[in-house]
Amino acid sequence: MSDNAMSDTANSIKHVASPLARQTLLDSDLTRPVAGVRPIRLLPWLQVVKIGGRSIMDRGADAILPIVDEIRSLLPEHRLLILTGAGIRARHLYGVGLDLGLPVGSLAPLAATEAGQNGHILGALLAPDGVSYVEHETIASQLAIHLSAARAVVGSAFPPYHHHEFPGARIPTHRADTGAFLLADALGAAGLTIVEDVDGVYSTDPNGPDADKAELLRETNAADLAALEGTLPVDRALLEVMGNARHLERVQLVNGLVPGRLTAALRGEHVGTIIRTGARTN
Ligand code: GWN
Ligand code: ATP
Repeated sequence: MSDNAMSDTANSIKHVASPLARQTLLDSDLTRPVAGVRPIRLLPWLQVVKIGGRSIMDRGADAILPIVDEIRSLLPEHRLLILTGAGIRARHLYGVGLDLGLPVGSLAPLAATEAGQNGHILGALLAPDGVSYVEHETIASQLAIHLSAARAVVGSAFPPYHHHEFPGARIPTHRADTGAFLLADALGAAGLTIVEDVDGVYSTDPNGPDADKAELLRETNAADLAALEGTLPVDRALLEVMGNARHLERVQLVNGLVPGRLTAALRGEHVGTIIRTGARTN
């Protein structure tokens, strides 16, 4: 290559046209014309299902086998990304880790491995139906080809933040519900259903000391739930992420101990609590 050609190349790289090249990325007035465009839906036909770690998987065969049967019968109807939560082993891990003074960024990946273990269990049970556990990296970049070969795959619902976990609290704030929502919204999925052991979100814990006052909220939104004092059946960080959703307008939380609820939810029926997000798709 002549000297002249080389300097031409350098010159054209220096002047590569970009609407964001000459401004700070922090000024939203300047970035909006470019960054305000709605992202495309990568997998608009995908249904994401989050299976509770503590509420379903930890109960063993009595809770898992009926859900496995239900998922099996759903396969001809839907293409699924099934994501599992971490459950009781992660809580034990938090207890030991906190006692030892481990930072939140060390606890996050340790807890995440428990979500992965639950996914491996579910994947093994669904293997005869062509369903496999797939790794985080596969979900990130090869989900489409896997879902062309199989009607469903299983993965860990925990987000892989590791030492990037936000240090605001000692227990990781971004757990399985948040991870499942982040994925479903990023992929532009058709829906996210969260499967637990209660009929939905209540005004107060239906298994807590004020159980007699607990009222089922048939429909609510992320902002109202964030304002609710007391406990919730989902990560609080989920509500914050929902406020900035790009695609998912709603999530439904259903009782996986009642046969048929997951099936009905995936058919669009209102059988649990619908939580509206901040997304506007019209
Ligand atoms: O190990 O069950 O993926 O899908 O957050 O990282 O802590 O890893 O640190 O692809 O990358 O334990 O080994 O483990 O659950 O997360 O995985 O079998 O680097 O397939 O190697 O982002 O599965 O695992 O725990 O999900 O949630 O090897 Mo596991 Mo999890 Mo497997 Mo995954 Mo983490 Mo990977 Mo990862 Mo780690
Ligand atoms: P993970 O997947 O992270 O292991 P999980 O999704 O299986 O967890 P839990 O964290 O156990 O589920 O949440 C479900 C439990 O939350 C219910 O069994 C219920 O007792 C409790 N809960 C607390 N507050 C509420 C509330 N306001 N409404 C409904 N359930 C609540």
